[in-house]
Amino acid sequence: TIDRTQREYSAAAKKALERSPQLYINGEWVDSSGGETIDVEDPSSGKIVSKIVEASDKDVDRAVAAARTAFDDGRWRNMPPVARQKIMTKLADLIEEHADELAELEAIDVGKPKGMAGAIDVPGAAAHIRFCAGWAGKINGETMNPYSMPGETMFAYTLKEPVGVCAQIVPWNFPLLMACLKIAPALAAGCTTILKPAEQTSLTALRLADLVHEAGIPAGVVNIITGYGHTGGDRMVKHPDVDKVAFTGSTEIGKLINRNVTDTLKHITLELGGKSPVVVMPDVDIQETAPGVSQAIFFNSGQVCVAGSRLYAHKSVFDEVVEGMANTAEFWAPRPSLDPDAHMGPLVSKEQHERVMGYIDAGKRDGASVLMGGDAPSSDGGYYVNPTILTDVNPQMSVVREEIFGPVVVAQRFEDLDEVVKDANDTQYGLAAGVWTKDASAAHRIASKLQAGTVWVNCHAMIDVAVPFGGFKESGVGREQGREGIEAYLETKSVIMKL
Ligand code: TXE
Repeated sequence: TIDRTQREYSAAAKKALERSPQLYINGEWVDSSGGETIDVEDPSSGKIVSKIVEASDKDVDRAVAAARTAFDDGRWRNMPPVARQKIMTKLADLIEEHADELAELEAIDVGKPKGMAGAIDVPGAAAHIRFCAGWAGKINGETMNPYSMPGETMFAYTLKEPVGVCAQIVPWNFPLLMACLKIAPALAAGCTTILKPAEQTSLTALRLADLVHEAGIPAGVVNIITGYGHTGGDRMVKHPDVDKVAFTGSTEIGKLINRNVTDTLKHITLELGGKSPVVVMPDVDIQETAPGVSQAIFFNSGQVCVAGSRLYAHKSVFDEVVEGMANTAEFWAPRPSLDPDAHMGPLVSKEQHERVMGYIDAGKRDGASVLMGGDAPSSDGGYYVNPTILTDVNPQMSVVREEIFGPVVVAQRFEDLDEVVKDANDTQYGLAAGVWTKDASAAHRIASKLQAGTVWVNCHAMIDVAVPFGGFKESGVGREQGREGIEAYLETKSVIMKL
């Protein structure tokens, strides 16, 4: 049974929840032209705690116009990089100064434990801004030696220019972190942006707008609008004055967005779903591996694009690994997000709760055995699911093939390395994968064979702003983070000159 005796919201959180629903456009807080709103729910209790704007077409057009003007008049792109870097660094400092409030808002809005938001989401958000601030002064073209023309009469070089106005759309699992991951490289490159957080979780993006303002980012450079995807988000994606779309979310909507940009041929990066395999070799230390592979799936209630949701353990260690995972049940038992002892909170919404429970039921119907969990704890509100391990599964089952996006892992035995690599790659997705072993050469061999944008060895979900991140196959297009993440916001212009 879930004990919902939550701590009171802090005064700072209450203030954020009580503000009147507005949009941040052209450096100002403005009312929506349509006056429609969306309820904000605390998934730990299921109670409505605030309201946000549902942006209308007119609101989107206004935000795009502001971003267009701010890009075209050069108020940001032509600012000396040292000045842009200073402003971005100030923004990172402000995020850190407001860390406690931001972590609490994230906990209230997403249902993730406040301690986790404070340890991961907020510092991660600041790190993205700070890392990219450093790039502002390090964006350079190259010079070339012409290949088929005489070098002494011809001179060629490239200029790296900002791609322009960006429409950036993010999901609900890491709202502040994703918002900063998106705006940071755009700002470093000299772009302007319209950011839309997910309709379920907009509170921290709205607080971020206050900090963007306080940091001194000029009007129109960052615009933050709230609303639904199929209305406001769709309008942003199709808008002729938008030059680039950056999206993180479901593969289904990613494909739709990819189709929707074709008429205007925008630059696009997509970070989509996954069904990431985790391979456990026979030589592992169970004491380290069992908690590690548990964290790989149960962290953030499994609502992680890289969640290690398909476990393949060698038959010689399978029983020990799953038993070790089952021993973590108490640690991961869901609790309200403001409970200081929480390691796992509820799911984000009723819709996700139904979806995840639907998958668990389908797995049971298909013949899977429940080794742990497989149900929802009793609670008089909130969207809790117990951490779940399913065994006796086969590759045809929906629980093995589809992204569940909840705390549910399917555990399978393997005997042979080639066979497990084949099974691990037998998916439409290719976002991430994990290998647990003490054998370094086996780790490298498997890493080279797995079809995934990121492969972790003896760890999972270690995502760092300096390291490129993105998907193979239907998990995405392009890369974010690292140098490649900056490149995704740049156009290359070649200049060829006859001397
Ligand atoms: O995602 P959507 P949903 C997966 C996960 C989850 C499922 C459904 O499996 O169970 O998706 O989640 C905006 N044009 N992931 O429905 O719809 C929307 O407003 C423009 C994996 O919440 O993809 C939100 O801001 N924008 C994923 C964002 O897209 C549109 C994280 C994501 O919502 C739009 C989240 C449209 N037509 C869910 N429709 C990951 N890879 O981490 C929606 N949006």
